[in-house]
Amino acid sequence: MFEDEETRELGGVVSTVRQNWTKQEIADIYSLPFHELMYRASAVHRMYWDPSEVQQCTLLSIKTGGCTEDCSYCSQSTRHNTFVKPTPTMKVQEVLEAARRAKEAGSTRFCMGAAWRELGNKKNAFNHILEMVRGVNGMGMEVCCTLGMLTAEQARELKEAGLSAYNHNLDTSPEHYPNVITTRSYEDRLQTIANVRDAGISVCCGGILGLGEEESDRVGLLHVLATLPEHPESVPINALVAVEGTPLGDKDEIDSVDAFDMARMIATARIVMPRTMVRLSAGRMSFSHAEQYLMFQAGANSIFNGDKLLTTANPEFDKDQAMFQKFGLKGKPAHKGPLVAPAESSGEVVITKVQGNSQQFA
Ligand code: SAM
Ligand code: DTB
Ligand code: SF4
Repeated sequence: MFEDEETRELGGVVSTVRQNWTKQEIADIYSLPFHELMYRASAVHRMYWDPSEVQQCTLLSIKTGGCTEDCSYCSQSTRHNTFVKPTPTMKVQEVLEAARRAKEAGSTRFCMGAAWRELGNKKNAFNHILEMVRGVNGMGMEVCCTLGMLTAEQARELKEAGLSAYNHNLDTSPEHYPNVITTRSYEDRLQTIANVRDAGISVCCGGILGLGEEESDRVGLLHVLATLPEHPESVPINALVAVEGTPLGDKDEIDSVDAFDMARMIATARIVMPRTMVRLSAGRMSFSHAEQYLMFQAGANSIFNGDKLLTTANPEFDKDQAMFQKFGLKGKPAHKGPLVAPAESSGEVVITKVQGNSQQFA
């Protein structure tokens, strides 16, 4: 069976799924003239994905606030005095009800977040989470969790319960990371990502723009992601949501992220990890429809829907529906992976070499 090809070509743009990117190669792509970067990213996007499909995902904070970590952007850390009030873990039935509503609203992926450093030995809560995962999986949705650090055994149990994906962000480059978070290391994050990968769960790992990073840190993050033994199936690109009371929310001297920064980051991610879902995640409240269009053209193919992310605001559902209509976009079905043999019959894409790599397919 045809499984994977090494190189695709469309409109003079050549694309390969490869893990041996150098940082310089990624920097060269990142700093292309904007019009050229957008053209290449759009072409790569069309070689691997149906550009009319954008996945709608729903987030739910199943355990909010009271987190012991010191992530300097986060509303949920006990170290910062923010609007968030810690609340206990939600009941299984409430969570499943929320997933049902999300599915009815057209969402095909449901992501449950908990404000924890790690799952640790929270036995009771873990059993409830396994039940939630079984329930959401049973509805035919993709089911994702983000619960902090996981052991290999916990990852295996989540897989067994039907977890599709695990979100664990690296946030920024290894060099800038200690300026943002001091209570855990980059290595810790990479270990959880490896545990998730080894359990056969798909990896969702990305970052945030607006943490006071340099462009070289953005390139550095993409370099780490694109040189993992397998590219994450999902890369969320967040724009910092500045929360009052957090060190980053209160800082004046940090330049805010604009739509061109986001489009550049998304386009570069699209080019260096062509088979990956690139998620336009937090920060959409600050971008107009025209700006978000730029990000879809750059290769973003997923958004979070509903008027709340975990603790902060997200565009209203109806406004997003109107945006989809305006752009001619439709929702992506659950579990639909990248195009395997795009436009072979029409001859639009020339396949030059075939190589097997079944892990890359949903
Ligand atoms: N506690 C778990 C963890 O940190 O892995 C899971 C939840 S955590 C809130 C999920 C991700 O949301 C973080 O890794 C970070 O990338 C993103 N995030 C949190 N606060 C944010 C903010 N104010 N703006 C943008 N992204 C944010
Ligand atoms: C991701 O990268 N972004 C989402 C999801 N993964 C879990 C979370 C965004 C959180 C934004 C801030 C908040 O609402 O608290
Ligand atoms: Fe805790 Fe996650 Fe927020 Fe960091 S990002 S403070 S680990 S909830």
